[in-house]
Amino acid sequence: NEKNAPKDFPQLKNDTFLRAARGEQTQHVPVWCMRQAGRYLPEFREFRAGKDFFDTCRSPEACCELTLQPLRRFDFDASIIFSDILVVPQAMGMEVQMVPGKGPTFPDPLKDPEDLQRLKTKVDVQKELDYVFKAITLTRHKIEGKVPLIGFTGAPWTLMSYMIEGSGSKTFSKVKSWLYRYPEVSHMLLKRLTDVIVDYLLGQVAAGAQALQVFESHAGILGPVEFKAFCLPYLRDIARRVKDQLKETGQDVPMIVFAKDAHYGLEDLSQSYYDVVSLDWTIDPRLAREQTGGKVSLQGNMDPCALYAPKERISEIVKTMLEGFGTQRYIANLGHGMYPDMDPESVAAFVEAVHKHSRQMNKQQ
Ligand code: 1CP
Repeated sequence: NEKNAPKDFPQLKNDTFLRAARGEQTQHVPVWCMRQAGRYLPEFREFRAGKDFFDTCRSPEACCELTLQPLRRFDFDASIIFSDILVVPQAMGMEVQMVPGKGPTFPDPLKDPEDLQRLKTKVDVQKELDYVFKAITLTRHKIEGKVPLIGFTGAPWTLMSYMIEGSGSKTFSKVKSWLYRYPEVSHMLLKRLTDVIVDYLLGQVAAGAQALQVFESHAGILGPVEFKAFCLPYLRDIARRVKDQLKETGQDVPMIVFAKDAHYGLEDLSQSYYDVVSLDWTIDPRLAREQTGGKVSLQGNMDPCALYAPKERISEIVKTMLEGFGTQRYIANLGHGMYPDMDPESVAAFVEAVHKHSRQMNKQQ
């Protein structure tokens, strides 16, 4: 079976991120940034110039290069494969375009329950998303063991919201109306997305991903009741099924869940088979520790806009954040992705501050 054949990857030199994810002791707090590959980097803008976004996603060489770019500049403890969450709806048969200035756009979104018939009934994930698996394998080689490589997916609810809204939205009233008008069809769609996502994540691990993050970026547009009905069961199902399958071959790959703005869901998320719960910036670190009861590692959650502050201020903000979370079972990150107008120098200051303050705090203990 070619899929599971050993690929002779270079040996990992920095396992701090994986140790923190598994709840093992670390000398310093590991750090990476969501959207660390992005338009705030001049080399990213130059490389992407004139190329279609999803063409770039389909080129393993391009994805590898864009994944490596931030690692050449910053002392990050992890990397995340360059791709997008919307490759999954594409694999299910939907068309998605990246419209410059507008973001991802579905020319023909799902409008009625009958539109589910437009989706492929059987999705051959190995074939449809082979280009992502190739990108991961290539990047694992080219990264030379510097840091671990994270694979990722969008979560079912977030993907469903794009498939029905057709793009980002202020109110999400179209997709939310499905939950209230067609709850059963909504569950059918979420279940089908879940099945594809499980195969997709397992394929990413087989290709070389050393950790997995599940992005439920639109969790916060639901209240706690709808979250429990339409997000949580699928998030749990994904982690349980992926973990169970990996266990059969003696593998254990840390899994991270990022349910943005789902503050009411922290306790449930900490009991959902994930190793790490990633937090947006609206959550108090100490409260998050209380609600997750030390059962999981935490990741996050500096306000991305704090990167607009002067360097000395960034250092202070990081110190306060570390005091809140503590230096163990913790992965420093932003509370959401970077913005294109951010200064790369500020990212360097953020990374340095995490490493410096956490080393000092560990010595004092
Ligand atoms: O042309 C460009 O470069 C466009 C910007 C861009 C980038 C750099 C998009 C369009 N996607 C990406 C890459 C990407 N997307 C990564 C790669 C690696 C990294 O983080 O360094 C990841 C993990 C994603 C995941 C993603 N895509 C999410 C989940 C995370 C989040 O931000 O909440 C979402 C919601 C998307 C959809 C998407 N893709 C791109 C944009 C601008 C958006 C958001 C649109 C919206 O607001 O609805």
